[in-house]
Amino acid sequence: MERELALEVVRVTELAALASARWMGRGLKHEADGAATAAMRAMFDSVSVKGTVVIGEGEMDEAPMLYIGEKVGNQEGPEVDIAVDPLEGTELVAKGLNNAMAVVAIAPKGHLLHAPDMYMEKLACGPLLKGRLRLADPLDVTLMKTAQILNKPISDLTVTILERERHKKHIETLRSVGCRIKLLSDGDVAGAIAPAFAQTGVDLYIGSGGAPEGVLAAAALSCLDGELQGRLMPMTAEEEERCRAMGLEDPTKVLTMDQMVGDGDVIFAATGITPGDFLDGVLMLPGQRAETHSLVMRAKTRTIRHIKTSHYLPNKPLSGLG
Ligand code: VTB
Ligand code: MG
Ligand code: MG
Repeated sequence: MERELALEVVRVTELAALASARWMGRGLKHEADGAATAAMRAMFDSVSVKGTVVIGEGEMDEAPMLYIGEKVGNQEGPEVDIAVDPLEGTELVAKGLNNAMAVVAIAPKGHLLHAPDMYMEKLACGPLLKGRLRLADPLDVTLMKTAQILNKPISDLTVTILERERHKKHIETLRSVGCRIKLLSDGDVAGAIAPAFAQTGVDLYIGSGGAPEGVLAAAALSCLDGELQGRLMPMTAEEEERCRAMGLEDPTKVLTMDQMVGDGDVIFAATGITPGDFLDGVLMLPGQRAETHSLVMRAKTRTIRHIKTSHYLPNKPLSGLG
C-alpha cells in the first residue's frame, strides 16, 4: 500500500467525526450514526483504493451504506480490505460522554478477519506485556503476571472493562485483588487501544465486546506494538456455523494478531468525536471553524501521527449529511 494512503484515510475519519459531532448530547444516536456513516461513505470516493468493506455497518439488506461487501474507493489503487466504524460509541455521542470516535482500518486484500457481528472476549495490552500474557489464563493469574512484568503492586494496576452484567465475575475478581478499575459505558475500541498509550495509565483491557470492534482495535495495536488476543463467543448453532464459514475450524479458539490483521501492512486512522483518553474531541470554534484531532498509524513503519486539523466549515461537504 502507498504511504500517501494514510493521509487520505484520515480525511475520511475527520469528516465522519465532524458530521456526528453536531449531534452531541441530543439523545439521537441513530441520527449521529447516520451522519457519520454518510460522511465517511461520501469521502471514501476520493480515496485511491479498490476497497471492499469487510467490517462495516451490517449486511447489505440492513445497511444502506458501508455494508459488508460494498466496494469503496475510486477503484484505482491497490486492492484492500476495509474495516469501518464511522461512529464507535453512538450512545456516547448521544449523551455527550467521552471516548466516541470515527475509525477506519485498511489492509491488503485477505488480511483482515471478517469478524461476524457477535461478542468477542478480549485481552489487550501495550508493548511491555505483548507476548507475555494468555487470554486462556484465569484473570487472577493474568493480573499477577502483569504486576510482576510491570514491576508494580497489583493495587497499582489499572484495568478497563465494559460495565455490563455479563462481566460481574470479572469485576468481582478485579475488586477482590484490589486493582484500580475503569468501567466503560461503551466504546471498547478506544478501551482496548488505551493500554498502548502510556499517558492513559491503563495497563490492561479485558472482557467481551463486539468482534468487529476487536479487529479494529487489533489493527491499531499492530501499529502501536501492542497486542489483542480475542476469542469469538458464538451463542447459537447458527453463529457457530458463521464462524466455520469464515474458515475458523474451532470457532472458540484464541485468535492471534496475525489471524485478525495479517502480518504487516495495516493502516489505522481514528478521529475523536468526544474527548477521549488519547484523542481530543471535535472543538467547534468561532468563525465557523472546527478543530479535529486524529491518529494515523501504519503497522509496517510503526509511525504514529497525531494530526490536528482546523477545518473551515463552509468548505466542508457536510450539508445533506444530517
Ligand atoms: C462494545 C462497544 C460498542 O458495543 O463493542 C459494545 O465498543 C459491546 O456490546 O461501543 P454490548 O453493548 O452489548 O455490551 C458498543 O457499546 C456499541 O456498539
Ligand atoms: Mg458504529
Ligand atoms: Mg461500534
